[in-house]
Amino acid sequence: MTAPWDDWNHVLKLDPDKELPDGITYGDLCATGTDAIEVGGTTGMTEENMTAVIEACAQHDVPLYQEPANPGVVVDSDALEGYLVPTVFNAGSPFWITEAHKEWVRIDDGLDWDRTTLEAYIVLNPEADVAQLTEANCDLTAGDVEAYAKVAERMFGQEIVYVEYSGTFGEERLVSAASDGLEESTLFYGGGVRDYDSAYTMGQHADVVVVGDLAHDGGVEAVRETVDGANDA
Ligand code: 1GP
Repeated sequence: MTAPWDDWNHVLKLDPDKELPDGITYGDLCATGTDAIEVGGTTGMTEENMTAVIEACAQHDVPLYQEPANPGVVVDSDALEGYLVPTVFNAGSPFWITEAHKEWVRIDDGLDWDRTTLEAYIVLNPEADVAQLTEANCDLTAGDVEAYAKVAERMFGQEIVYVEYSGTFGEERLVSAASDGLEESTLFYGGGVRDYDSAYTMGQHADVVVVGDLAHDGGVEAVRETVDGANDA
């Protein structure tokens, strides 16, 4: 069975808690050639700010996914292709591995299983909000990262493994280790991708390069360059 992300090279992640640069619209960002938009962030998420970004992007022709940070911000919208839900494999707190998910399933009796897919995160930048919030153990060797990737794919059946360096450009050898651990699953990489070269570099190891902050503090042209880098890798 094929999944949409089998064909992706690039994802743009829009954070509803952050502004867009002056003069840039959600439409401009949707038209950069990215393969999909993920709407999500770690802090400051509300159903209202999530909905506003989803509605702004829904008018444009790009697959749209929500990445809900917690069960309280899940948006029920036909504009969404689906939900990409983080589970943090190296979290220190079990809340971010299965408990948040249990709460979502408990309170939402209409959960749309066919449109819901987990992302098995391996969080590696200890300074990032996501690392602090989830109390992630970021002190991992290449062997650890490769093993986590195998655990995600082979033991937990995860379709997507996500090496997350949010806010900083990661260590290539650790992204490569994650790739070595996978046979079928799609490897996402995110963190500090800000130009053609950084997208190309991580695109050598990961199937999908995720770009976040650049959408909020760069320009449309810079985002477009990262699309080119990911596509050429
Ligand atoms: C964040 O992986 C994404 O969840 C992208 O990271 O914001 O550093 O581009 P950046």
